[in-house]
Amino acid sequence: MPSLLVLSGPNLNLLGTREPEIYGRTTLAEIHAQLKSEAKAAGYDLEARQSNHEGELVDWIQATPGKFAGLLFNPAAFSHTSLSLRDAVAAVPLPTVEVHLSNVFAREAFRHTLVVAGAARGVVSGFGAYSYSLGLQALIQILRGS
Ligand code: CA2
Repeated sequence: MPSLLVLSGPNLNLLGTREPEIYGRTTLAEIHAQLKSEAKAAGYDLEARQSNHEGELVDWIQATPGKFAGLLFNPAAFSHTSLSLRDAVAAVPLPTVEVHLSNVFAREAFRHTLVVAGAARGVVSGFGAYSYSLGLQALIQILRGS
């Protein structure tokens, strides 16, 4: 079975434990379990990882070719700043869908700039944990069409 990689950036390990009014009560482990089950139903294996370190995310993205068919990515705060993550996403051939739990465009102005997203096929933002599922559906549709 082809495999998909889900990456989440800094502080998303805190999901479900702090700031539930912004990020909801679902934990990252629960999101990962849900995505694995949705991917399996669509015929894909799914591996999910989280890192607080930009370079580790770059290393993981660089290592995707030959191992993963698609990438679902929440770069978290790096979304707004990281040229190295954008360049890593642009450097690999697999399609990437960027996701955000919150609607970044309804928040502070500094969150309106999405640096990584220009290298992604599209962005889902604002639907809580469901953003990940919507992004996964988009990724699977892209893979079916390519
Ligand atoms: O809405 C999203 O998914 C974000 O990528 C989340 C990032 C934020 O910097 C982006 O602007 C939008 C922050 C992730 C922090 O996650 C926490 C979860 C629980 C408690 C505290 C932080």
